[in-house]
Amino acid sequence: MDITSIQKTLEQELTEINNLDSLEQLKVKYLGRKGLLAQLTSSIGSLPAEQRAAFGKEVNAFKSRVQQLFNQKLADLEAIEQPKSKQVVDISMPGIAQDLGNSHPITQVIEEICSIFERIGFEIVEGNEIETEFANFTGLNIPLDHPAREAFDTFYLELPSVKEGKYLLRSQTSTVQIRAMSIRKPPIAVVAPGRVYRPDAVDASHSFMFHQIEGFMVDKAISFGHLKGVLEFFVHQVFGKDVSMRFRPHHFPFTEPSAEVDISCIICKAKGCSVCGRKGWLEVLGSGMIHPNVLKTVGYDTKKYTGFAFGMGIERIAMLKYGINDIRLFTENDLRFLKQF
Ligand code: 2NL
Repeated sequence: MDITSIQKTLEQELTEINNLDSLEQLKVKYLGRKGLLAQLTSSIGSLPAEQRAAFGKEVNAFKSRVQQLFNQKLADLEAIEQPKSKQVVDISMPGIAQDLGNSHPITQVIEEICSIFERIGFEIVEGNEIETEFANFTGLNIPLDHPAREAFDTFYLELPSVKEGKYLLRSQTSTVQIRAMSIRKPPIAVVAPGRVYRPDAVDASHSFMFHQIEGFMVDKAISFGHLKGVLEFFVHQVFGKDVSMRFRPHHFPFTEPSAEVDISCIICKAKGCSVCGRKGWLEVLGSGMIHPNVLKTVGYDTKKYTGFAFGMGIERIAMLKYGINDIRLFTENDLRFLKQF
């Protein structure tokens, strides 16, 4: 048997192979235990002694060559036979990152404010957006003919009235607090976040829907001093320790006395700018001592208990905190805006 002709035959046979099974059969014919190369190897022993070394070397070299030819053919066939998906997946390539969502800036501010009050013992309570006239107005010392009712007058639902009056979309989350007070006894401290509705024309600082957080505390001997301490803690947590706070007398039907709360302008450091109207102060919330009529409505003994309450618009807090100049940005779903939070 001569090596050159074996190699020629093998090369010819390999060109005719087109699948892995027949390649395996051919491989047995050449490299198997009783294959052509095994026969060549055993023929070395029958050669005259002086030829053995040279022929042995040739056979070894040829064996490597044959193995190389089979490996090459195997690689060619695998490239064709494998499904396309297996050929193209390169697991070392960097992946395609998914865009991760996050919570809306208003949600973030609600969570931040709630956790500040939770740290000083307030409980978070949520309630319905659809409410009754009683919970939204009468229970809060705003009788049907009260002039303040116009400012809050809200969206009524076309549903039959119940003994608590007509159904409406709540204009403040005090409704939640009235209900929390009615089912519980002092000592009680609650904050109520949520969506509220008012028939305001939409502009850069008003919307017919916004978010509010109200809070209250009722116990024996709760004073205006407690209100001041709680609000000062809150203001310093949200806007920083170097912000000052002041009360400005005001009127709300559900508190007496009532006060609005201002903070020193965080934009101009109280020097006076366009945001604070050159006054150096920014209004952030409303507050006061809960009106005895409200405490009576929920069945509390007004000789025994007093309490404070406060309420703030979340959008306003978020706008001041982040320097946002238009409330409409919160509801436009513009990703260029939302991705900044
Ligand atoms: C504002 C003013 C305020 C309250 C809300 C309240 C709740 C109960 C009883 C008494 Cl149950 N008062 N809430 C008190 C004072 C002010 O909100 O400007 N909100 C945006």
